[in-house]
Amino acid sequence: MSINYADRIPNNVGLSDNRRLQRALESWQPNYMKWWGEMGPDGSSDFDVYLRTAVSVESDGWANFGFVKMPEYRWGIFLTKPEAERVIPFGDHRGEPVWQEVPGEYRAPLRRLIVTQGDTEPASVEQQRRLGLTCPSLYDLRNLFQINVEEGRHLWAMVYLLHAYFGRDGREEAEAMLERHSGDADRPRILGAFNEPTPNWLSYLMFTYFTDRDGKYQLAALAESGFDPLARTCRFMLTEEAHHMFVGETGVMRVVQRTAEVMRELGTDDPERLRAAGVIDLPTIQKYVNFHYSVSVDLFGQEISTNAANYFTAGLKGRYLESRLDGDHRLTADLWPVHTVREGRIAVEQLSALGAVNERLRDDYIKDCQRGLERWNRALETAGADFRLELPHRFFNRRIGNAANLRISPDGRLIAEAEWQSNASQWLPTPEDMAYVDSLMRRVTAPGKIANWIAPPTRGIDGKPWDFEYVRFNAGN
Ligand code: BYC
Ligand code: FE
Ligand code: FE
Repeated sequence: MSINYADRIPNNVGLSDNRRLQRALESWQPNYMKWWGEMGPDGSSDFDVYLRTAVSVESDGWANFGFVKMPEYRWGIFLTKPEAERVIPFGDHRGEPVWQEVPGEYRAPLRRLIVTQGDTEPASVEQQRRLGLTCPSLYDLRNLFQINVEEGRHLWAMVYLLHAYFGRDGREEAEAMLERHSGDADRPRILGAFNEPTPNWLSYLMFTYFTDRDGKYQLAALAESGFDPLARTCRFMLTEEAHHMFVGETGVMRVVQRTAEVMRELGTDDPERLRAAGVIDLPTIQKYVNFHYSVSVDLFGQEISTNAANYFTAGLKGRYLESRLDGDHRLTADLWPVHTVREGRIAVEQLSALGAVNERLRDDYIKDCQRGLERWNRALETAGADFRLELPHRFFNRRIGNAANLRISPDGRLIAEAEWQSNASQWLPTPEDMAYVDSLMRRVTAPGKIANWIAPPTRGIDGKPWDFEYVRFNAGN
């Protein structure tokens, strides 16, 4: 059998000349398609979706738009172009040429980083698999599917590294990516947030704002890696990540705008009346912010981490924009402010910057999260609403790190169990809140129509109007 690889699996990694890689991918690909069919977007296989497919890393190649049937999407493998004479930017090997093969001494930690990154990608597809059934518009349905195929491609990106550079155990890890499942009691996904359900579109918009943004920061840290193929594949993934966060930021904005609009029309901020009018009251939106932010903040790991220090010293995973930072890029003598809990109080202590690289990445992430809230709040201000959305304290509702399983209020106080119990329903979505939000989720698929709880977007995709028929259901087969 002769397969035109450049056509079926668009790539810039020389797949058509690499028999070993072809064999590995050929045996993995049917299992991937089976997984996509069983765990990927529900009921998505028979219609044409206006999707972007990356066919090369040239500026005209990574944004190729056209109608595609979802299972026929061409998942490709792309690394950004090599940087001439690139050297390792940090750690013990700083200044040495980057590695084009896996250094034997770092094989295990490198594989672990790639597996952890790869595991999140299919996890998110699993979490979002039923959302298409309740899409608020065709525009939103198309964006959901775009994100789903790209998260699928991100899995391919990590599987490529495992197949091309890790031999037999890499192939086993690639299979295992399709065997763990989000929320599975026996074989869960690796990281906490990827086992939480994404039951409705408000959760999904929060997820793409907060959790995909963890992706941005983790990918940026891996994009500094001394293992050059990892750095280059993460750089290309980051171009796609921008769209995922755009969907989250503009999506939450549109929910906020729609609520503010109805608040004005009715002249009320009473949640009961707003719910009766079919929109999501702002306190409920705040609770969803609190939940999705806190589980995403957990994804950065412990404040002081020997794993992270080892990754850094070895040159495997850097800081955000490492190559542009000042200093010696070794961190052995530096300090970093770290949040701790001492004698019943939250404190900030100066601790080893090397141990604190997870916390530093979290700091960068938190600042970035804040920007979207400021934009949403400006929209509230413009609409004449008094309510302002806030990020809770970084220690609120944590499962990982110094504040794990402590009771900490959104305003950053260590509180007694009784105070937590009497306030938790004000801070996190309750079963009633979730049932209300779920009750709004009804499928709208007529071009130009949109669900009542969200405003239309200000513009469409690829220069098309927002009410363009982005998904064609009657395309036949
Ligand atoms: N849940 O020393 P620590 C994305 C574990 S998102 C469960 O602090 P480390 C995407 C940890 O594994 C980006 N377990 O750990 C977004 C360790 O286990 P062991 C994903 C957790 O290694 C949306 C132990 O606790 N990419 O792309 O310094 C849609 C000790 O902790 C959690 C990456 O994460 C948790 N939240 O830091 C689609 C990059 N946190 O060794 C896609 C790769 C920690 O005791 N991963 N643990 O068994 C890493 O860099 C690191 O693994 C972590 C953890 C930053 C996650
Ligand atoms: Fe991704
Ligand atoms: Fe993403």
